Amino acid sequence: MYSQGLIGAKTETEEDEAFLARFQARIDAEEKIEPNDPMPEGYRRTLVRQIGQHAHSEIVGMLPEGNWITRAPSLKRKAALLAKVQDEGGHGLYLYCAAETLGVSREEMTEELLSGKAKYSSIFNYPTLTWADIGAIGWLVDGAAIMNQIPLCRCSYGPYARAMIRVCKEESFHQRQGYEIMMTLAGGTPEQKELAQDALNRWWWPSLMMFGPHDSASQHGDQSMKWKIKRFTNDELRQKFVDATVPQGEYLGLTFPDPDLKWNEDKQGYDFGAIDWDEFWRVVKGGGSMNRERIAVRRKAWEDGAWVREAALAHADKRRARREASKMAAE
Ligand code: FAQ
Repeated sequence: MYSQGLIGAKTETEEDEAFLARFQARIDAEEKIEPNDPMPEGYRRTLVRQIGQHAHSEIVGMLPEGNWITRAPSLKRKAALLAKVQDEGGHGLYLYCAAETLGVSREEMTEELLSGKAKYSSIFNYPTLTWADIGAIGWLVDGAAIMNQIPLCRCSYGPYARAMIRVCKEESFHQRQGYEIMMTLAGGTPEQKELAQDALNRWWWPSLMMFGPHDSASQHGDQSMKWKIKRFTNDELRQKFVDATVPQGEYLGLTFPDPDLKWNEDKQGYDFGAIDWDEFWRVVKGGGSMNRERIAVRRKAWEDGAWVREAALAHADKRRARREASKMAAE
């Protein structure tokens, strides 16, 4: 079907004005676009890019927390973390399926991830150094993911919007699970509280970067808003996240690593300091401390799983042949 230039694709289209106007009218009327509906090629490519990258983020996102499954401090913590990491794997699979409805195969998407063509969220290129990082990831990373994904439940593309509903319910359990770890640590011994503070110090700024570049540098933002793929801009969501999260940190008795963070009565929101965009782009372009390892682990998993994919295909071929043989025998 479609195969070329899927990731990072440009959004310009060659369809005629009347076609684009009809499509935009459907979007403006809040109709859901379904897989077999006519759609501009730019719309399809934008979705393949975003959904594919979202799926990769869920799958690569299993790795930082997976690092702590064998070292969780109790059986209860281990069971909850195991379930959470499995949920993320499930999210990746729904999302690959949603992208496949747009005519791209999972193999193609995986190859683009492994070759470095397709991005995944910058946040997963930071290391998980202590148990408190598992609390911080649930609280902040899942918290940021929810803020970004709740509006995606209203995305104009039906399969993506529907996949997001269950994903958001699960992310909200993950966020509570992380916050509860932070509550336990922050209310524990001074050493435990220090672990929680250190995790907040390291994860705060990378969590803000998850929302993407500043609106003025967001390449796809305007068009994705027009097509109602995105319902809020990167900066709008970042601000909502800060406003929701700061009181939660204060309740924990922790301090945010930002001297410029303060309530602004006029805007009824928090002002916050400047994000280090050089760090963001360095990590996005592969220069984070964990980028190489993350891709190496995914490559190994893909290669180790080759025999399973081959066996499943061989099994499917045999079943098909058996079915055809018995159909012919019955005729
Ligand atoms: N990291 O023009 P924009 C999770 C790229 S899931 C890396 O603003 P757009 C669950 C962007 O792709 C987390 N790259 O792009 C979990 C584009 O490059 P391209 C993932 C980034 O698409 C929790 C370029 O910069 N969530 O956490 C990042 O309009 C715990 C220009 O940017 C989603 O993917 C970044 N942070 O807006 C799992 C949600 N930001 O493609 C495990 C769906 C931007 O041209 C444990 N995605 N870039 O080569 C979205 O909402 C959007 O794609 C944005 C970016 C908002 C991420």
